[in-house]
Amino acid sequence: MGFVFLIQKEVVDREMDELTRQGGSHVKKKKMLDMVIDAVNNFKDSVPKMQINAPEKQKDTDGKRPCLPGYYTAAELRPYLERPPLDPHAPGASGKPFKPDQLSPEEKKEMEDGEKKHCFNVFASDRVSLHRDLGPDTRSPECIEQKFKRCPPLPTTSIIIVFHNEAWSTLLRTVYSVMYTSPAILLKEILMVDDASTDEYLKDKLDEYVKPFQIVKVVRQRERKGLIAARLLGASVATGDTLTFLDAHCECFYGWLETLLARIAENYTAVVSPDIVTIDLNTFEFNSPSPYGNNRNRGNFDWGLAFGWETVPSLENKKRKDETYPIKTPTFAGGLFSISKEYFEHIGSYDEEMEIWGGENIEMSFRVWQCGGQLEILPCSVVGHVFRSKSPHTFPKGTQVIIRNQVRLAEVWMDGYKEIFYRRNREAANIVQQKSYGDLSKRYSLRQNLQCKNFSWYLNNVYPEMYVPDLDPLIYGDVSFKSHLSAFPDR
Ligand SMILES: [Mn+2]
Repeated sequence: MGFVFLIQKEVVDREMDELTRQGGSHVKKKKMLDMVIDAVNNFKDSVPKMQINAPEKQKDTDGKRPCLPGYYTAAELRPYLERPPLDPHAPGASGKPFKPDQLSPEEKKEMEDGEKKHCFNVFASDRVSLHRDLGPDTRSPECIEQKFKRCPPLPTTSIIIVFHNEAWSTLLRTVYSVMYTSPAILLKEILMVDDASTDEYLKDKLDEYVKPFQIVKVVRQRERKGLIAARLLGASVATGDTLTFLDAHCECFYGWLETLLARIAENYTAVVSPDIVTIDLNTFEFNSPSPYGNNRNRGNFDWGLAFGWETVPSLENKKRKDETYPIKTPTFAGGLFSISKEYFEHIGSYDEEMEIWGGENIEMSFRVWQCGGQLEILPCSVVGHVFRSKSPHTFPKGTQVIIRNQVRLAEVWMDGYKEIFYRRNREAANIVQQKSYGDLSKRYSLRQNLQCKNFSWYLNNVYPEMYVPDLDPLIYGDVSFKSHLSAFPDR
């Protein structure tokens, strides 16, 4: 082969020299060149093959990334950024609580103002390093020792963090925490989606601050549309194989990302959440996981369609060999999870006519289960979240948008069981009567196209422990007038 090449090169070079000397036109050049190549090809065919060519590199026909056998090494899963050396005595170091001794009147004022604006102790957060570590890895031994197969390769991910007037320190600590804990080979990008924040520091100052990190992009939603629309915007620009949604006040623990992505590599229809631990809203103490892994929680719902937590039934827990096995969960909190990007689109992403916030997590839970997917919690993946006792956010159209969202999900996914919800929520019943829940045709056809199972299948197979009241009661009424929806706790 080398021999043939040499001749070809020589002939072409000589011809080109001649052409250049003659100053021939482009057309002439091309003609000459074609003739030369033809001649060389003829000559090549007449030469008997005396050598065996190197095998041609085979292209993957199925479009999948190639992979080596065995397991990823620690070096291969190195995080995107190395944590800088830290002062072990700094406030909040190693996830410890921040407890100031004595506050001056100015500091007291700062603390109260921050508390009012964000519903957590921003004063403390601002004094804890953006780079702090979270202490030793206290997960169960099987989590720490867990290895990840190279084949099929772990999918890449786009982290999507939606924020609206978030405190600077909690937001940036979330972003740094992702960079310090996520394997570089898996972290495609961090998309910070701004849901029309009005605070000045979240505008140009934020853009300038994240500029040195090429992996971080700020995406702006100019008009306040809420969490659901902002996530859809983030997903629409994401380029990773998977999407990982995080709240804007989180800190990630050892191995959190590879654990989630490994499950998706194993099962493309798995929608996976980490074990969400508490970052104390007053002291910013990170509640590290227990190595004994007792009292596992899963998500549930009540007939007012409110999300809640419950202990995993022991029968369900016994099906798991060890802590590396996922926990099947009837519903999820919906703030922190990973999903294949393709599957997210296939399964109907979000109901884009739902507004602002609320109900979208229950909707997605029913939908994923009823349409053939599974919702799981992976206890080896641990992410801390600042749980607040109330929401600091305004609802531009009032809180009835939540009930409207709930009606939309009940109408589409709950069949006759929706009546149980309507009997418990008069406002919802009114929305149904007035048909003011908007157009549902797209969601009905989604259910049709995906040939999703009905709600009674969901209750019998996914959540058999659920108490189901009489579908057609003789009489019904309220025992108390205290509404479940008088407060909207942060999930
Ligand atoms: Mn939150």
